[in-house]
Amino acid sequence: MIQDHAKKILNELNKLESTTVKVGLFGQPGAGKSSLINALTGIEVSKPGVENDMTPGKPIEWKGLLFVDLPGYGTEKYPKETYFNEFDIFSFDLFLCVFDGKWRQADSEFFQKVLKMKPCLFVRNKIDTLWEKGYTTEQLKERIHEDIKKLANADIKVYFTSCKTNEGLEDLSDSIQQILEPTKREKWLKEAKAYSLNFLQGKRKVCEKYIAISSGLSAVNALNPIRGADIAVDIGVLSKCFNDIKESFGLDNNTLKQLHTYAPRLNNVANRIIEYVTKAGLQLLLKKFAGKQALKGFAKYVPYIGQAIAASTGYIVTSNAGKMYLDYCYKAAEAVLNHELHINEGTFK
Ligand SMILES: Nc1nc2c(ncn2[C@@H]2O[C@H](COP(=O)(O)OP(=O)(O)OP(=O)(O)O)[C@@H](O)[C@H]2O)c(=O)[nH]1
Ligand SMILES: [Mg+2]
Repeated sequence: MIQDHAKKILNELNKLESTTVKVGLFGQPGAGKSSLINALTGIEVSKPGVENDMTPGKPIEWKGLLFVDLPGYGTEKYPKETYFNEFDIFSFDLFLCVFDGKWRQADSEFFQKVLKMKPCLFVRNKIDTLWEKGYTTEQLKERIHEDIKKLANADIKVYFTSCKTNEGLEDLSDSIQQILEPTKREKWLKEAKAYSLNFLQGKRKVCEKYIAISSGLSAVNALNPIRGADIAVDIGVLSKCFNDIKESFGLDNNTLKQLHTYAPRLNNVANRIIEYVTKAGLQLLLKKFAGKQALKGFAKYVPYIGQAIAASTGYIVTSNAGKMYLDYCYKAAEAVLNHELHINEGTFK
């Protein structure tokens, strides 16, 4: 019985972990594709300012988010006839068309074809540099919008972004997650960088489910006895889960160590986040939760892990500890986000 559930839990965990979101990027050299990949993941995964640092068709990956630089359509090297097969265009979840200037006729053909099959978001990056004597920013944006309508032969929204000031990234990332089907949406929420409190809350929900499932697996595996808490858990599973949550919230140790400069009240929280991912720290944390009640809000995860496991002391202790770790990460990430928003407000002025 427990073994059946163990399999089910493992399946759920694998589903969360093995899901990918595949994003195709299409756009002129220097339009800001690499910079956007970094902005969306919050990690320096692609080197900006380096021409052709991505091999066409070869994905750059950040924890299941795959980004593929697509070369120009219908060129001598990549003719129209073979393009869709060569780059497996059907395997993408969505496309970002990052443009900067004029389009070729072939680009227009490409988009009219792709738009019929897949979601495609048009991004005008480097909006911080948009300036022309005698025109307001709004007028210039309208002109760009008109160009795009012609290119796509449809009235399509344009996302105006800046990787310098972070303008428009919240809207772009939010639209991406709304396009995706539920499992992929969870992946995007879990691994993409948050530019709004709303997104951060979405991230918290996904991480909570991940904690419930990992706690279930850890309780089933019961490899390591925790003296003082009177349970046995799988410390390896838990430590991986905590570390993953820390990363999902973009909390590397450097960021956490800087937190005291603008959010001194979270100094203790930052230290705990670092401490509790270690196996020794985790054992200490688990002891604190001995004898606690099951978490009320966690009843909704019973279908994933099974009634027997959900009622076990091992699960109750670990899910309580995980929930506390999640709350710490959320608090710290919220402070980091507020700090970034504050800095960028200054940049816009
Ligand atoms: N001002 C400003 N500069 C940007 C922005 N985004 C990117 N850049 C700069 O524009 C240059 C090109 O950016 P990349 O991200 O390398 O562009 P890319 O599309 O990946 O270029 P290729 O890989 O050569 O096709 C770099 O020097 C970036 O720092 C932005 O939003 N604002
Ligand atoms: Mg690039």
